[in-house]
Amino acid sequence: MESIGVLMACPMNSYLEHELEKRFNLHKFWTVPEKSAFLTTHKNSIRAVVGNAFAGADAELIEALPKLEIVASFSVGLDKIDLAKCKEKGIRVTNTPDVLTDDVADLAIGLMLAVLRRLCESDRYVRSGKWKKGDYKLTSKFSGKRVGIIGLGRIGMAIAKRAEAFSCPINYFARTEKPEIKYKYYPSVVELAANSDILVVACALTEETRHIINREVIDALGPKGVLINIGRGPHVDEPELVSALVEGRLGGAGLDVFEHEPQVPEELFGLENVVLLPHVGSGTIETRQAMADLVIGNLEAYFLNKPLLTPVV
Ligand code: 8YV
Repeated sequence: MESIGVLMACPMNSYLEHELEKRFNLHKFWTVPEKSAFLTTHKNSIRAVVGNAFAGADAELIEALPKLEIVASFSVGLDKIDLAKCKEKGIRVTNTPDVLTDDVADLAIGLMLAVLRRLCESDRYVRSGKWKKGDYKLTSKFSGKRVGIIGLGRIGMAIAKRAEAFSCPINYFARTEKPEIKYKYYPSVVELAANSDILVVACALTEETRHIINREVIDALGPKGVLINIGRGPHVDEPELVSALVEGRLGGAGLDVFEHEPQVPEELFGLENVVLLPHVGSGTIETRQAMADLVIGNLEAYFLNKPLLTPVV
């Protein structure tokens, strides 16, 4: 397999990089100064692309690689891959489901607690010596709050299970109602938001779900409501979110993802009802290694003519 050309779209994980280097002829796209000249030179040898949540395989890259046979994503989200084009050209696609579910769901609960109990702000209170001048203000209880989940897939379900342990009533919105699920279904995100204290974005990013959190949803969630986003930045109309937070029309937000990562609106930096994370939902040593092993396992299976471990296309 050493002669098979594999293109890694951007830096993502050093263990993955080393393991790919051991097995394949690995090209690191981000180190290439002249991208189009590189693609012309290597278009007949690159048979696989490894992408992630930041860079994958868009139509332009797919068209530039006529020998491309598989895109293996180091992510569960597939929004950086032109799936329609892959299907059209018979290119296989894999992702990394399941292995990251616990971490992302854990982080969603962590964000809920951090926003409601002001964990980051009260940590800063201690560090800055303010405690010596008086107690920190009272915060909001998390247990028992109504949690509304947008997207009840693997991650949405794992968040629901965890929130149930905090006695939170769970409601959800999804493309279709899931009759086998005991949680209450709302047929619109606005209705779900109006009946939630905490609204969590846990669906895939598609054209349908882009800006699923808009002004109407934010207004329905209201000045006591909290938005948690562990999905993708473009799920949220970010300028609308920022103005609602700045004007106090929304109670708070816990955000792991942003519309133009790694750019984060500076208006959020001074707000204590907001917790900002640098897209670390799956960012533990254990999970990133399991994701890397899945990427490698899928590529090896493909090139050895075995069934893919986690096929999408
Ligand atoms: C990663 C992700 O942050 O799985 C996803 O969809 O967003 C993440 O797990 C990313 O792909 C790591 O490089």
